[in-house]
Amino acid sequence: MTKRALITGLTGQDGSYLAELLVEKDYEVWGLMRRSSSESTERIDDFIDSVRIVGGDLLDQTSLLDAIEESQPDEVYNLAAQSFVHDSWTEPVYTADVDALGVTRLLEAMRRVKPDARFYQASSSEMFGKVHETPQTEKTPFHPRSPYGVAKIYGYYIAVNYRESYDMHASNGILFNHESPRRGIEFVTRKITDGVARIATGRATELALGNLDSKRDWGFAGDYVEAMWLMLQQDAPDDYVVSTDEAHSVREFCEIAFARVGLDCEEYVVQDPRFMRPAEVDILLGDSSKARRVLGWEPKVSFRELVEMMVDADMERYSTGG
Ligand code: NAP
Ligand code: G4F
Repeated sequence: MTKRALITGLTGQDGSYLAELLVEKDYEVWGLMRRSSSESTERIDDFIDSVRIVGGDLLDQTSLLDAIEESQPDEVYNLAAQSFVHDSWTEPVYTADVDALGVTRLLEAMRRVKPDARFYQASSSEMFGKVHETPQTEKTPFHPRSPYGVAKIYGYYIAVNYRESYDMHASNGILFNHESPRRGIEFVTRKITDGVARIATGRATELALGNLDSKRDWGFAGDYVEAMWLMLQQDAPDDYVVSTDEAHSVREFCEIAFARVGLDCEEYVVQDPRFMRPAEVDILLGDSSKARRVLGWEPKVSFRELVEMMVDADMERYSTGG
């Protein structure tokens, strides 16, 4: 029988890759979309006819009850969030409402309407924050450094709590940073590759960034959505770190990105205090051995391939007038 999946955050980077994957797997894919005054379907326009849209917002309990009732999902992927760490300091209450309480609202809607549906929560390596050990595993203590990280820890534990209280099949994917040509332009990777393409095509002369020394474990979003799906195919729910197990600095990302178009990043990158954070996460490095062993998952795209894929896509966009 055809499986049904409901994805919140359909219009985001991960929602678009996950929807594509599930359509390929012959799921009936439903996507929750909030009301917007302008189109926000750019990432899903190519396959929007294969997806059923249901209106709703993580801030609105009734809309979530109705969305579960209408879609009758076998699997629910909660990817919706205020996902930009930097803005969580300027909008801490809103971030908590969506990223923390929003998870409870969605789980509560499932518990009342479709408690046997399987649930994926988009948890984050940002929860490790000021890391207590390196690399980070499922057992590493959390020490958040941003209102976003704090809110995501609530989301993580409410998923665990619904699993333990109501025997729901709820799993957390603790995903390390993952990027793609569909990444939002405000995140550092895409900001760099877009900046490189703007400079290479004569649209800009410099690129202003914040902390160049912070290190992240960057993977490809298309690889990571497969891990989400695999988690919900397991007999028992559980929590998994998903990462490449390699860390690189923002500076290294810049060097490879500029070199891709034959430029030297030292000549174009300037540091701007506006992009520094009140509290920084200096290094994130995952240990994904549990996901590799239990799920049989592994990343396919290397760090260099990822950077070059993103630069090439931005170059292509500008060369075709985008
Ligand atoms: P993204 O591109 O920023 O997408 C966020 C999605 O959430 C968008 O579809 C957005 O809709 C939707 N959304 C925001 N607020 C909402 C609300 N109140 N109600 C309903 N929908 C709402 O994020 P992403 O990179 O795909 O990340 C997906 C999830 O994984 C997020 O929960 C993020 O925190 C988490 N995560 C991401 C990473 C990463 O490196 N990408 C790592 C770990 C965890 P609009 O289009 O209407 O804005
Ligand atoms: O790209 P970023 O904004 O991603 P960040 O803060 O690591 O968060 C992303 O990954 C999390 C998983 O760990 C997700 F949960 C979250 O939703 C999001 O997807 O910043 C990465 C690093 C930071 O250390 C930041 O200080 O890059 C540094 N950085 C340096 N200059 C900059 C800039 N970040 C941004 N956005 N813009 C800059 O100009």
